[in-house]
Amino acid sequence: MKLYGSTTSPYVRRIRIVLASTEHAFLNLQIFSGEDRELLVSRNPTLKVPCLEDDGQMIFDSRIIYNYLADKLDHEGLSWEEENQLTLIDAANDSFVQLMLLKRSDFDISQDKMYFRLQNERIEAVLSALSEQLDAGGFSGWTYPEICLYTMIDWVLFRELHDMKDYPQLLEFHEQHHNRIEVTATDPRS
Ligand SMILES: N[C@@H](CCC(=O)N[C@@H](CS)C(=O)NCC(=O)O)C(=O)O
Repeated sequence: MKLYGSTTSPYVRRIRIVLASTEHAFLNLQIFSGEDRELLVSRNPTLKVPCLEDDGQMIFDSRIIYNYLADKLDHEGLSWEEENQLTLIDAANDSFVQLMLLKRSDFDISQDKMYFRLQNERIEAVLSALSEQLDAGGFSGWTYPEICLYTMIDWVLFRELHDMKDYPQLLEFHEQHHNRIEVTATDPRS
């Protein structure tokens, strides 16, 4: 099994954590240029990471990769409630990725523009909804939804995209998990 990704991507990190005790090769790519981008083009026309190669087959998108691995490794599948949690996390994470790419492309994202506003509104709505779920006792284990929540929060803090000070529940959740071995082993800072 070969996982194509980068050490900084929160979507890739989810799958690295899921694969922590499964033998696999990890290809750390510089996805935006050079030979690594050519390799990515040849493997995945969506030009996104992660993607997984297994038994001569390519699987795209972390969510689909998780379903593929759950099937293959006999992990439990996701409930509809967990699918919804992933949709919330992915929505905020995608908006954060968009804002980061805009910033890297020298857009001033503090301007009052519709596109920026839509991303920011989505981010705040989702972070509030996730905080409410934590208040209600959600995300209390360490399965795929918690892994995805953790990797998003940690990446946002790492990239300094949001200080999360208005969401103490999210910071507390982050604190609760940050010493896990598979978490420290995949820390984008090291
Ligand atoms: N829905 C995808 C999102 C993956 C994604 O956005 N990955 C980012 C890295 S964090 C990426 O490859 N971005 C490249 C681009 O947007 O061109 C998944 O869950 O795998």
